[in-house]
Amino acid sequence: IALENDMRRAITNKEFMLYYQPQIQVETGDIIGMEALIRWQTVGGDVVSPGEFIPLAEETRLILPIGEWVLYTACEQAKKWHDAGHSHLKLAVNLSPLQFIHDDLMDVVEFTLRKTGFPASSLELEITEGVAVEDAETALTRMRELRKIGVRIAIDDFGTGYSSLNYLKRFPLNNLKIAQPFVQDMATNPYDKALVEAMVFIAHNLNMSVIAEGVETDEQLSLLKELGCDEIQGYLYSKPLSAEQFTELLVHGE
Ligand code: G
Ligand code: G
Ligand code: NA
Repeated sequence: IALENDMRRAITNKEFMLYYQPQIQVETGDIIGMEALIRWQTVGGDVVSPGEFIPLAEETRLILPIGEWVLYTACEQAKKWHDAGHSHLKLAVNLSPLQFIHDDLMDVVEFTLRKTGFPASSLELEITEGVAVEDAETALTRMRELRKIGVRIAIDDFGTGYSSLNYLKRFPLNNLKIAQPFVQDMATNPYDKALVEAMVFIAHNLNMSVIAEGVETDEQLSLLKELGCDEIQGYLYSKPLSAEQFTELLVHGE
């Protein structure tokens, strides 16, 4: 309950912050976008990780106002980067299952894009397979509505949890994010490597792009390149950065 009340106050107190992790095109090594990741620094100075508070926010439905804040703030920031000459950058924002199937989602997305001036075609919403578990029909309707206005959809943490090949068939997805464990073990475990190769093959044959998450070593990167993975994200290139640090990276390079 204490955490819940703290979380309620956190929005008005401006305790939430967004960090941005670069997404890199494997072929060129260029930054092609960034994933917005929420951080909570309480007034007491403690940093609470999203792994701790997102599940509670989901349970208490506080994820709805928090998620609206995340989407708006990320689009507003990304618009600044576009206006500063980096209009090729795409922005990835995480949506929780509750946000995704909520009746307001299209209004929230359209309002945000209109107000911030950020182009729909540069926005990618990341969903997890939990979305489909909750209510597959609504999820499908929502994806079609988003695609209709030009927003892209990525499936996050693919290969873990309940993700099923059936989702790839049923849902209009643009991008498949290979979950970190496969990437982190692929250099040492031939089974993980085989699974990554299969995921890349399936995605490409279904007209989806593939991004590997949690890339930490050169060895992982060269394997991913060899297997035809399109994009990477991970500590090898950069940890998540504050908006100021990300701007610095865009201006001065690595
Ligand atoms: O940044 P970090 O690795 O600590 O994030 C942990 C988890 O929290 C990740 O699975 C990430 O998807 C999730 N997460 C981060 N930011 C957001 C957000 O803005 N909304 C939602 N729903 N999840 C987020
Ligand atoms: O589930 P999602 O993909 O949104 O999670 C992203 C999380 O992974 C963030 O919390 C981010 O801080 C973390 N992360 C990003 N890159 C790396 C990495 O290279 N290694 C590890 N271990 N974690 C990473
Ligand atoms: Na994500």
